[in-house]
Amino acid sequence: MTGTVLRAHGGIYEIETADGVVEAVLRGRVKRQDRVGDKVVVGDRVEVQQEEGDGAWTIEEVHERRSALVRKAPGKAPRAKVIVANVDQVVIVFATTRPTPHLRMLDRFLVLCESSEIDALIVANKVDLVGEKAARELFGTYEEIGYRVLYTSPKQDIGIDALRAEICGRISAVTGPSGVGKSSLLNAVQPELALRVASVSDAVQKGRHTTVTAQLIPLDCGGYVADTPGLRELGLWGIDPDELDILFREFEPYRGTCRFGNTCTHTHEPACAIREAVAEGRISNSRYDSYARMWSGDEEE
Ligand SMILES: Nc1nc2c(ncn2[C@@H]2O[C@H](COP(=O)(O)OP(=O)(O)OP(=O)(O)O)[C@@H](O)[C@H]2O)c(=O)[nH]1
Ligand SMILES: [Mg+2]
Ligand SMILES: [Zn+2]
Repeated sequence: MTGTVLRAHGGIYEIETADGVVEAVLRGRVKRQDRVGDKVVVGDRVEVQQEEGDGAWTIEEVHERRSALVRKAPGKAPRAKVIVANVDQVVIVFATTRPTPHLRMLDRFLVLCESSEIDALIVANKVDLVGEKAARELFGTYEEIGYRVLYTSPKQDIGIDALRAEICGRISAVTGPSGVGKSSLLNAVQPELALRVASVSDAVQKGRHTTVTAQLIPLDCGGYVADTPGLRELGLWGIDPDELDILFREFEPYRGTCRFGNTCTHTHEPACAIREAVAEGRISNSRYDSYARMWSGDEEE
């Protein structure tokens, strides 16, 4: 029987099948198979089977992933960590304030989405705290370069219908730093979810990691959404610095027009079309700064 992994905890996997949700463990053979990151992650499509004797369920096989959101695992050892598999889109949530939005991290998320060819939807949450005008000043650049941006507040029911419309019928992963309101947004979209959220908003300057494991949630309106724990930092995985410029969509019109053509790294070369565009305000300084940091292999954020 084929199923979808909704949740993983301590070696037990909750799998949604045509016959309901079952709990299964991994078969030895599957444990030995080579796969990027963890053997089985939330969103994976798997084959499960029930044992004759004790009726226990096992995962016999993991289907090839259609897509995967992969980051570098935190810590020194270089290791890939799959945040979630098989999603159509990533909903990247930042708060307009509390916590202060780190646009560097947003740019890293967007690069990850571009490289894995997963649609990105940016959500600027807690607009009730700063007003929509200030929120647009923070995130407007992203609309200009062609990303979808929603301005939301579950507190004041702003943008919730628009968010619901964007996630219904699709498979989305909701991600972002801790304390930005990911779980609160999902509770607003589908109230009976009653996901745990932080209780005191002023105590979450840095977030408190209220959500601790990822889980895939079937939506009443069709599709699935994954609520994931807040990230402190986002290390890039599997991205070649030489191909980084392709992952910045606003660089596209300038491709090949630098003096050194496609070999230009856009960091120090003379007559670089990208750096000229930055100097003339056609490419945002902040986005270029993110590019330069990622190119030089800056870890953090
Ligand atoms: N003022 C205001 N507060 C909000 C809004 N959305 C969420 N909050 C508050 O922000 C805090 C954090 O919300 P959560 O939904 O737990 O945040 P999260 O992103 O799921 O955090 P983690 O699970 O730790 O990753 C809670 O106290 C919410 O009540 C909003 O639109 N406006
Ligand atoms: Mg949460
Ligand atoms: Zn250049």
